[in-house]
Amino acid sequence: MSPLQKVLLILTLLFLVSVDAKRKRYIKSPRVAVPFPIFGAFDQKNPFLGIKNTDFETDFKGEWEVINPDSGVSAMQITLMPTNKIIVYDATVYRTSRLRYPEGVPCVPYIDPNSKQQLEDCFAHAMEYDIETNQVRPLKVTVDPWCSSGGLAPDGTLISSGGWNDGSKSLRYIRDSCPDCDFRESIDALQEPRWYGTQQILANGEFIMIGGRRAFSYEFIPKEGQKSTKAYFFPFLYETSDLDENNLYPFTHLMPDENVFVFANNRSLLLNPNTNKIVRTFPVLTGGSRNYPASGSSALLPIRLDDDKATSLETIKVEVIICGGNTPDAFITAEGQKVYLPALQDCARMVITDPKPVWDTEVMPSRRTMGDALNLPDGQILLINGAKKGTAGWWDAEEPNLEPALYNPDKPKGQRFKVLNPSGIARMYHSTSALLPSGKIWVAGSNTHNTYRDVDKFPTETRVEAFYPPYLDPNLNNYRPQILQDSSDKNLRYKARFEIHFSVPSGGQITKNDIKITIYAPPFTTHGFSMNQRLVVLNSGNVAQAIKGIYKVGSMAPRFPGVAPPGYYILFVVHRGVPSQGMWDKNVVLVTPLFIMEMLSCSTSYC
Ligand SMILES: [Cu+2]
Repeated sequence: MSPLQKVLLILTLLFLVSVDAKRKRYIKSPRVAVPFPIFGAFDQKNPFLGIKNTDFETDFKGEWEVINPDSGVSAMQITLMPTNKIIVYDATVYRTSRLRYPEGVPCVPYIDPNSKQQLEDCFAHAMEYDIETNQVRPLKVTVDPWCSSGGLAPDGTLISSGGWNDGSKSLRYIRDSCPDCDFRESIDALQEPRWYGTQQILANGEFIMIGGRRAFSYEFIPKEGQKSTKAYFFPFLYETSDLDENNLYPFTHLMPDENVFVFANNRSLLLNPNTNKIVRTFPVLTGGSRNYPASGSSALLPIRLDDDKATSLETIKVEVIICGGNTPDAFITAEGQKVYLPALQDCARMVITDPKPVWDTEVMPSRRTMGDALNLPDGQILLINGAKKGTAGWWDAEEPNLEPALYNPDKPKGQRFKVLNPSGIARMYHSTSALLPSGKIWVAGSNTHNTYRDVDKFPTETRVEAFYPPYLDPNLNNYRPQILQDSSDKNLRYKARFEIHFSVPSGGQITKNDIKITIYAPPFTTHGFSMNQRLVVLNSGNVAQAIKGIYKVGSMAPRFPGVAPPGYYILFVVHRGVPSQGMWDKNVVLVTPLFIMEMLSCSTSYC
């Protein structure tokens, strides 16, 4: 045997031993530490890197399923929690719902505004919805969270802010799920009443609270038990307020440079929340009003850290999309004359980070007001719920828009929309939706009245549906990745590489270009806006096949908290457009060293 043959033999034996060891590790040992080095990641010499396979195509137009025939509380405000429960609440003002407090829970005394009598409210206006069993558990709110806002704090606590009347300056907190877990309320924690305001997470994990009815200001949400000390006058909200407002629930998005993009009515700017300065303003978006009660919707397009150009803070591209709404006079026309003007039928995109940004408008397949715009794990955007005529407000809309529209931001203009199968249930004012880790869409709510109505043209909705987007086509299951959670990393640290292991039934050669790792920040959704929602496509390396059908990919966590603020994310592996189930049960959390330290010393206000 020649020296070369000897070397080859030794290498072959070493390789076989290593493969066998890896196989045993996969079979026997659930673990958290990384079993493989990320060899080859970011290797530009790999010949497969240049091959770009197209996404798998499907004709599946989606499917609807009623998953709970009566959840009890109409889903006006929702957020998905890391406990795999959706926290749902509407308003105490109705003094009714379809869910009573269980035996032993005291009712809430209140003074009836008409009779001035002291009465008792024994109905739940909040609940916890289990997305695995579709069962609900009543929760208690005592001051009114009607048309409020909220967000998921970095430690997994839902912080809900504002509302109406006795709830307008309140904060509510809930994190854990247990038989006795319930909201903690802080009644007078904000400086100004915040009804129809927006709560936006900042790069440091804290929240800014912007606007609200007759609140032309913003303030910062204090730690639990403390009070906000100052409201900052924000003339922009005064300037963009029509006779019928049309600038409530402003659309806000956190930018990589840690400024906050704020869009109200038809205008937008960047606010520096540290210096309280307006950093820049943007062109007016013509065509109508976009915020409440005209109620269009807004999302960020996926932030592409896998873009070769996204190498620094300055070169990360951020693009916003705003869809639908109505004309400035649509609300007063609906309220006064019961004439429901057609909703807007355009979407407009603008690259916020461009030195000379312009709005680029395109036509939607149908008109929409009060719809939600949800980022999907595969990078597309789902427009769902809402109406074709009228505005937000009680009895102010007609013609539910039953057909979701799927928007592919990467296709050429004119080919981006796909109309999906319709629901049979109207989801108009006070309806909501949420992306689940399974990739399904949870759809609920719709209450167009000043109380719960069982019989009406648009009855108060407590039915919950699941919508299966096209990527859940069963014909794609052979290509669907499955994350091997036990052997994948779950704590993502800024600027640090991590490794994900997954399997694909079809097996075969899978290259870097076939796989996207995306992380999704679950939003707080109400009134057509999903606060704090974002999807980030991470920069990933080569894909290596560990053993047949099992792969590993090295990926890089975001470098800047302005790109992805600290907190919980659902992580997806997307194989040529086919997403895995999201990894989230085991708490994928993007953490700063400071956050880790706080958690260890339990010094946060939520411990
Ligand atoms: Cu409302």
